[in-house]
Amino acid sequence: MRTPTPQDRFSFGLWTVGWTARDQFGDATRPALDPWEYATKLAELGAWGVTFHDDDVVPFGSDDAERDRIHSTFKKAVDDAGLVVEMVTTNTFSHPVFKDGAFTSNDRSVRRFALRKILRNVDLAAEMGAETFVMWGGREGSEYDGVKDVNAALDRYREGIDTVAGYIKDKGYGLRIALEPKPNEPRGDILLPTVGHALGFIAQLENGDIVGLNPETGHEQMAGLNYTHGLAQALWSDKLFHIDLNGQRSIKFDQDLVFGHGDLLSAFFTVDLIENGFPGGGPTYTGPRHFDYKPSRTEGMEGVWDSARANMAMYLGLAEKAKAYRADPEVQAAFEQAGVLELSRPTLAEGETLADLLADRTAFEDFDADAAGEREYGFVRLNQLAINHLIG
Ligand code: 3MF
Ligand code: MG
Ligand code: MG
Ligand code: MG
Repeated sequence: MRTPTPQDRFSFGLWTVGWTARDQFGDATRPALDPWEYATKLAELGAWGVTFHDDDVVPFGSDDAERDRIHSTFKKAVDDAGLVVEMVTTNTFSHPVFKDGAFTSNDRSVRRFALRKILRNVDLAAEMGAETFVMWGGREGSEYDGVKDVNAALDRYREGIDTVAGYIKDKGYGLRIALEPKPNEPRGDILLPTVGHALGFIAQLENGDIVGLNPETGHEQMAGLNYTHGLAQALWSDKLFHIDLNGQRSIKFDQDLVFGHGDLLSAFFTVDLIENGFPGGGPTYTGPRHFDYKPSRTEGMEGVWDSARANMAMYLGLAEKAKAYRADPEVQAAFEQAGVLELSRPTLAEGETLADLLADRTAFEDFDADAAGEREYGFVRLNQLAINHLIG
């Protein structure tokens, strides 16, 4: 397996390798390094970019002088390591002030504070040269249905996102917002729980042209959904701005495993879509290959770097297999039998009117539905060919 290079455009959140493994039930099992130490090490491993929450780099509540000092040290280390800061995001979930949310907190003063915290982080993102500003509304939600007026909450959510997007436009920043859906955890229910909900929300925005999605593998899978299909619909909608790759084993707490360590077959098709696009052509994803995972609590620092490497190795390995899968003549023939490419052909012929369709006896009156019902699609064979490439 070749080693990753910056051309692969792999990036990591600082909070991933930087997680000290404190969880709901236990204390940290690893030390915290300085933010720039993680960046330097990630570059050594072959990563191209880093991403961070404001509070991953500068402790919440630091004064402006301290904030500036830490940012310069961090930016210098990132530049020296040859890394890019491709995305910046805001922590609106850790501090107790956000316990009932940020943009959708019932407390208006909290909503105003959240807006200010996010707006100044937009300035920072632009300064750092980021292209994407991710917004995961981790505390936007509730445990109890009676405590949240969801109609008002969605109004406030829209007000917040539109205000931030409008600010980005006014300032002329080269930034796009990517909303990150998640069904639950830490709240019992989180607003914009899935890719589909978030797409519906974006359609209601005034500045929705610069708002898209950052879907995470595990988040869709926590809702029992197909991550690759989620990416596909986001692409189809021209809204796939960024991705969070990781692993999840079925519907349970947010595991944040290494990419491919959850549903491996699903990971294969995710990489196939990202690398090779839709079989029949169409929009493609050209953004970063960003990992949002957590090195398991059992791991020390050696395990942290091993797991970071594992994400990239998994992706590269799957990319190689997905290329071979698409190039395989047997797969091409199976695509043919399965009608995979036939689906790209419009149902009405070019120039055909509805009247033409209604007059076409072969489409209905003379159509042999029983014969068509006997078509052998060969989907199982095609899937086995994919699996042979995966395990071969
Ligand atoms: C939580 C997440 C978040 C977001 C991050 C980016 C802490 O499950 O996935 O990671 O990805 O806040 O905005
Ligand atoms: Mg997550
Ligand atoms: Mg997760
Ligand atoms: Mg994430």
